[in-house]
Amino acid sequence: MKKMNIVLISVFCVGLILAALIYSNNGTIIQPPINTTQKAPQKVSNEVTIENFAFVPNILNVKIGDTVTWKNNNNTTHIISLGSYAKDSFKHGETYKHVFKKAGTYNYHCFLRSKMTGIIIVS
Ligand SMILES: [Cu+2]
Repeated sequence: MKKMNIVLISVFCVGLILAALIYSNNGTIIQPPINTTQKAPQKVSNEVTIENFAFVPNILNVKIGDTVTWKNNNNTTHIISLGSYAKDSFKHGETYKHVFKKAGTYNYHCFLRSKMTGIIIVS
């Protein structure tokens, strides 16, 4: 008889705990609060302009997968030479784009003017 009482009390207690849990949770799934102030990452302009036979900025930091755009503001044609990665000519007012898929430091120059140099750092 004593054993039976212990079993009954145990079952009662378990039931009480379960009831308390269900009541406190109210049957709803608790969702983390949505942060409405969170903004999309700012897209920085990965643009290099060619001014007076120089790349501006001369050193540009970008992320893997970013596209770098060179804009030719000179009145002459330039050719971006990135080793074996890219070589293309573009005239005044035109742009040249290249996607950097691998991390690294990319030294480039104008194929027509070896003194025109720049660096793209991809991380
Ligand atoms: Cu040039």
